[in-house]
Amino acid sequence: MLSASMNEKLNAQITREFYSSYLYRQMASCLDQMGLSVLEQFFLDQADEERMHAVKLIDYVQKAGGKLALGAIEAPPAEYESVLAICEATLAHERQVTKHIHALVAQAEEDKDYSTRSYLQWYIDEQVEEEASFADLVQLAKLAGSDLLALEDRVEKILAKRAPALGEGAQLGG
Ligand code: OFO
Repeated sequence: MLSASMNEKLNAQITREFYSSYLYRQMASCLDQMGLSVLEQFFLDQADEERMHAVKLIDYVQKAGGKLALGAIEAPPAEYESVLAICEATLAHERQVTKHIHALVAQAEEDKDYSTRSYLQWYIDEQVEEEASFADLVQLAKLAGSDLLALEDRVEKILAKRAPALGEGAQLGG
């Protein structure tokens, strides 16, 4: 049984996961406008993963006897000055998400809610993968500089490598 506070925090996290999906969809469209179709695909895949994170949590709240209350999703920024700015914004965003996941874990521990604590481990591990993945992307964007075709080429190879592992938290660099 979820505490009221845990239930509320999980609902807020579900909204945040949908926001992440919304954010990466918007970024994908910005990348499309820049003519970067491979990076666009990378962000579309990421947007799908974030939606899956939200749906998994909805499922958990319901199974754990909680009450789902979806929140409003704010509009993500729609203008970025460069690919590097997009990549850096994603890394900063994921670091924030990690803090929220850790706060959920702290709540579960305070409640002695070991089921939720155990369930959240998947999210902790996923955040490690995502931060590593976006940190790699920032590095690649920095190295590529203005050579965006080289960046597209590099990301294409990485996407081809991770394709079989999609959905299993594959790392960009792995
Ligand atoms: Fe949902 O993992 Fe990123 O935000």
